[in-house]
Amino acid sequence: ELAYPARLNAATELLDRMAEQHPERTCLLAPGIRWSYRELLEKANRIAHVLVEDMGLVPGNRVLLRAPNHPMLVAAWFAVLKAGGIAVTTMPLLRAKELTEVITKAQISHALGDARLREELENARPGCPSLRQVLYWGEGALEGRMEEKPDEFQNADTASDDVALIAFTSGTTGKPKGCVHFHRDLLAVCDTFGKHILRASPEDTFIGSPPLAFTYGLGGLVLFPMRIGAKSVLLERASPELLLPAIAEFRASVLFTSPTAYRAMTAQASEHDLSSLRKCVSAGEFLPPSTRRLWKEATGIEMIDGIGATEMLHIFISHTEEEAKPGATGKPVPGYEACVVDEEGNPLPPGVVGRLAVRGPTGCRYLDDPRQQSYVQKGWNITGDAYLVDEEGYFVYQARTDDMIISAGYNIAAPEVEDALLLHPAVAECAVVGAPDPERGQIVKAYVVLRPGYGPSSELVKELQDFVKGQIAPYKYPRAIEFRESLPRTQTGKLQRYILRQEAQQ
Ligand code: 3SK
Repeated sequence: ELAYPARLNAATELLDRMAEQHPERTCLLAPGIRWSYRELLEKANRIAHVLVEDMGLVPGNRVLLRAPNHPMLVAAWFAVLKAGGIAVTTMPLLRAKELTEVITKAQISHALGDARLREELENARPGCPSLRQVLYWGEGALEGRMEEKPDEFQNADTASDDVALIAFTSGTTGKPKGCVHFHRDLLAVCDTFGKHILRASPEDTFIGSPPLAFTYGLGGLVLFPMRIGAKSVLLERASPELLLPAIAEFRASVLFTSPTAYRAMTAQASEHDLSSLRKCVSAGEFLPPSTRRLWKEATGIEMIDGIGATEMLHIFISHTEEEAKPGATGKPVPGYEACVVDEEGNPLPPGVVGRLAVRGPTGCRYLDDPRQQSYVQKGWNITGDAYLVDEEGYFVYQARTDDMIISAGYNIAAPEVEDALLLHPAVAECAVVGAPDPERGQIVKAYVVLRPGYGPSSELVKELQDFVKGQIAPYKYPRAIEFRESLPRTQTGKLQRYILRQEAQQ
């Protein structure tokens, strides 16, 4: 049972308290940077003064934060919470048009950002009348103000259910939604997934690829380590090729990244010293059993898989290393409830595919969005994923509800076909969708990115089709295969199957 006091500022709990207990302990690392908990606290305090005294922030104001993963972004994020503001962190690559949508939707009044990302925000400003104050770091503007300010700050006396952040979904369906989270939610994810599933220690060094604008990254690289006084490595660029040497360099022990990145890293894992690694978390997308197996063969580590959502802030179904069951996502994280329901919201028996519904301490509240009514029913968040619960109570992913293909009366889950294709040595990445077909209603169509050394050919199409027929029920094989240089993904790395589905309609 989670119980938090009625008055609570998450920054006090995660930063001030840790800095008081362990001031000189390392908190954040980045190439050429090592900040202790005290140093991070002092920087956050100075920025909070700048926000309040120079930029006129009052509690409840919404503050846009724009930067790649970096200790300064964390300092600015805590400063906003300390001052009673609401943090809206955006993906670094957002363009002016997308920024305008976020700023307008969230009625953002202030912005702090890395000067290297100035251009798009300045391009957006004329269309954003709510945005009154903007200050950048990296060229001295914010740093100059910080120098004039004291390194102590009296945190705003916020309620535990005051809004602390608004996170925008990544747009796998093309229309991002703003998800509202309270101060207490930021502790609740640590005291559920962090405490019961991850079980990291203060000695751990966290590392990973997700941007802090994606709540998967915020939890994995800031909230979880700081809740227990551990340290975290922040990398501005964390592609698989860069992540591997960084794990070795920083002797990282807890890794947060995506199934696609794990898969890409397996091929080169033996070239790096990964002996410091002890916990590897995979989320953001379905984890193919083949990727779990390859990673275990390469590192000896059983991955912790999980499904999370921006709506729920972090992971709500998962498993410990000891309880891993390949192909299954796991069971509800202690503190959350999950079930599989039919179209009317009635619970379905084990083995029957339906819609995943979840409820728990951290969700689900959309910012001014009519979709609240369809995505949240009787307090349950309907996630848009098709799942079944097996006889042992494990939740087994089938597809996004939109990704179930019905072909000649058969229900075919796109990820199952993708997993079969990924076992073929020629396949680097793939995405499977339903394409319209006059006879079958839909056929299974695969978009395939080939590994270096392989080229598209009709022989390879046939070989891949036969290969899939040898892995899973033959009626599931991709009747159409198209080779691509890359697949459309959101900035959080999630496959945008809806784009391929639209293309397959043509
Ligand atoms: O959206 C997701 O997939 C996710 C996964 C883990 C934690 C948080 C999120 C938003």
